[in-house]
Amino acid sequence: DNVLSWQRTAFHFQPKHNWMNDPNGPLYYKGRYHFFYQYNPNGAVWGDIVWGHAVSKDLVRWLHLPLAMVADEWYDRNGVWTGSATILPNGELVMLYTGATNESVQVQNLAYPANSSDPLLLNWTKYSGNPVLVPPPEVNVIDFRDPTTAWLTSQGKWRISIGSKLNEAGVALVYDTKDFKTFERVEGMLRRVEDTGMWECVDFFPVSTELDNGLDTSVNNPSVKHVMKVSLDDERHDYYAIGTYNESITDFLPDDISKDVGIGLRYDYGVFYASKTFYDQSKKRRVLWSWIAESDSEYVDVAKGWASLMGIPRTVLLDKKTGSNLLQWPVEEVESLRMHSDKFENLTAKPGSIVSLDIPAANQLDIVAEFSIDKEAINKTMETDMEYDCETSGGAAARGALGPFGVLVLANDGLYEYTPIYFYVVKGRDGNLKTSFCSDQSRSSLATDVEKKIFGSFVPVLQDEKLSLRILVDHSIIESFAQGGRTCVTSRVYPTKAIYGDARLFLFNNATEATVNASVEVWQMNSASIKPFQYEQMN
Ligand code: DQQ
Repeated sequence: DNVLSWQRTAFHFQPKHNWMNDPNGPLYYKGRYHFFYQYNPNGAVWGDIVWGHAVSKDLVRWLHLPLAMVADEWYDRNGVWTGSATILPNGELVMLYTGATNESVQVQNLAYPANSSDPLLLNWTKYSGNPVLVPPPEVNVIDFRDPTTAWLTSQGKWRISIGSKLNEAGVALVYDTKDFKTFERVEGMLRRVEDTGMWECVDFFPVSTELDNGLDTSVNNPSVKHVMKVSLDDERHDYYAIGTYNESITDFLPDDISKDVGIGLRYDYGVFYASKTFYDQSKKRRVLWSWIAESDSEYVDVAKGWASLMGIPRTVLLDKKTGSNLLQWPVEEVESLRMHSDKFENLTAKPGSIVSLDIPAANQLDIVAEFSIDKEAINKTMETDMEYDCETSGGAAARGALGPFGVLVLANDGLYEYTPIYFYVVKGRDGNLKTSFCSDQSRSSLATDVEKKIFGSFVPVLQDEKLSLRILVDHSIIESFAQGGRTCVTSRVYPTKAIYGDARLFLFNNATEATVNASVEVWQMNSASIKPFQYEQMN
């Protein structure tokens, strides 16, 4: 349809046209995953926001459905904004969402399925008593949005949190309700962190310290930790903290106060915002959805006629080996798109080398790789106080003794364009190795009107662990996971040469000392069927 249509993805969720942002109210109902999202039906930039809707049996193949909710009431005239679903013990569904009123005041509204026996949940009824919550006097009326999924208190009430800011502190306000129509403010805050600004899209959920499955949002017992996530409006990044939730004082206390909400860990060190989890009761897992924005310019988005994608949904678990970070991993269903695979075992990459990986095509891939550095190089390497930081490091071109090494994805033959995803290892004063995981977009495209940042962060590597990565490549998105999902980096890239049949994959080692041993398996990924809505497909 369009010269830029190659940028569209093959197995990521995106509407055919126009602008999309936050995931809204994801849930599993009567055998289907429902996905709602912030959508502009009138253009490829943010505005006129309503709720798009799609349904799937496997989180991979989707059927688009008609808009779930539009801006047709005074209390959401300026936008049907972000919200969350709660499934009640009797199976009933309620949806809370933020409306921007005709006067642009942020209020919370209740909606529910018009026909709860319809597995497609095509029609939604807005409660006649809306809005159910208005901004409390101490916060600005434009700083009160994005209600969470509700959890049950020990008193049998439902509790929600709503993000706001007080002066420059990010805060999460708390409310209790019995019926989702009348709410009472709970004293105190779920959390408050100075200088973090407005908290958007708060998410709050338990993770098990013992089991390998996810937990319903209401579970709270001695073998859970709680995770609190906020989306920092000023910074546009999603931060989480792991800690304990004390219901009686309404407080979430992070395990490590230096990694408090909004200042510590991030779900993803690349492009990733306004994410939200839900508990999938059919597979007993917690699944994370996130909005992945464009890194090109607005005028290109308008020319393309669309903007933004959803990341591949990820399962979320506590990392029981470290106890101090989450593990995020693409949902297993994505593996049903794997087709032909090529295996490269025992590859040796000498310092300063590039090895071509001969595969049939390179724009729709699932890559799994393991690396180890020769011991001798590690022993020989000098200890240093240097703190490596992907973002300011000079990228894959800046050489150290033990890094960078990894793969070049969406590369062209002549290497005018490529995106390195790599490890960089530093030997500290104590003799211990410290590893960073990065994605360098600086040479990803010859185009000049796209962002080309370097992303990444530290990744915990335990004694005797090899370095491992997984990368999903889909035309203009690269999602990278290190050490089983301890550190994740998503980026958008817009090559001009490395497209279609001209995209290639390479192994590279730009270290000056270390020889690297690598094993790589690369699957060609099928396109996922994402069907437009037609009435005859309804059943
Ligand atoms: N997007 C919504 C808001 C939310 C923001 C509006 C986060 O509800 O705070 O489209 O991207």
